[in-house]
Amino acid sequence: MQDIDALRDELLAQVDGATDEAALESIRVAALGKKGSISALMRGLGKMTPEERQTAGPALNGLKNEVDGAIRAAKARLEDAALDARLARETLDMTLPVAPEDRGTIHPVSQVIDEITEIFAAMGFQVAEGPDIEEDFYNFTALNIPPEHPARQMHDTFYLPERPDGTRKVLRTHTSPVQVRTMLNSKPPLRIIAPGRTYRCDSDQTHTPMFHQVEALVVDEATHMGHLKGCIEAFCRAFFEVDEVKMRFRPSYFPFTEPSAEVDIGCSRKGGEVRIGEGDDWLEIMGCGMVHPKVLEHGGIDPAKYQGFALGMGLDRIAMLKYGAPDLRAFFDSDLRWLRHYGFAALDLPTLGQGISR
Ligand code: 2U9
Repeated sequence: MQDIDALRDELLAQVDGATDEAALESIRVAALGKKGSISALMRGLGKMTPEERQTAGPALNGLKNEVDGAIRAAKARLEDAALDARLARETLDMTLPVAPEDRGTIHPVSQVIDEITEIFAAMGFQVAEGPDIEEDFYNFTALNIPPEHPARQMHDTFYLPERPDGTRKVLRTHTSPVQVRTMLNSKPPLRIIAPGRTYRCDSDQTHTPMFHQVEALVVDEATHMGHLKGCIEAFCRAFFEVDEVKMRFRPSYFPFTEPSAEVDIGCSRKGGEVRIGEGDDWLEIMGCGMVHPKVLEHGGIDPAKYQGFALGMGLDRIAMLKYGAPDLRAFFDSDLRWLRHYGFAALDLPTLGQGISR
């Protein structure tokens, strides 16, 4: 019993003094392992008389449990202390400002979307959104582009794998499906713009497989081409920040509008720099037209009662033009140095009152 008391004091003192888990493990092996001191005493029980065993057995078991418990408790204490130290070390002050060297800016395409939104909002338009991965029906069929229509080839579509029923989703080739969804979900009069990402399998100096568009749609009872013309003129003046713009409408063809036109605005190209609102040159900026009666029907709107106009514009080229960025592909490089040069301050939202750009 003397031995047991001394061994207990010694082992508990060792456990108390251990400063890491490795030290505790050594103590455990030296006491409770196969060749450990407590295990050796346990083996000695066999050689004792039954009377001796009756007192030594429970005493040894008690020692074993006490030392084992002390080691476990010490281990838990060390783990808690390690976690506390780590939590203290890894504390984050969420109120600190973002490190300036990592600060991004508003991309010119986002800036142009904000500007266009502001201009159209002032004319009573709402912004509508829809999915990038679209049903074939909303992207094509509802827009008067049935299966086998040659316009499907012109769209260089990215198709998703065919489903068991033979249909496949597409990456939207224009934002027009957003307007189809809006027509089906709400009642005229409608005034919406749909800005966003669009996709076509095309990649060269002037095309990227993902690009940006904005489209506008107006549907009302007596909407006509005069409204379309007035709307485009007001947009161009506000967007290019000029008092007067020369415009010309060239006849064109889109399956979803009839009649259709492409819009050029007057510009000069002196010294390679395009200036809007002066000179005798022309710059194509958008396509437009009166919504085809079949498209209104697909959108659940009675073409005998309602007419509509629509327009569509590529945003990447317009952003390059307005902000003098020479290389389209740099738009999609995520290069912070480029962004710092061409980007906009995050809190400088474009407003008609304070100037649409900067
Ligand atoms: C509905 C009805 C009609 C959208 C339109 C255009 C003309 C057009 C091009 C401009 C440059 C696409 O990015 S681009 O290549 N778009 O010329 N888009 S009318 O007409 C619609 C849309 C939706 C329901």
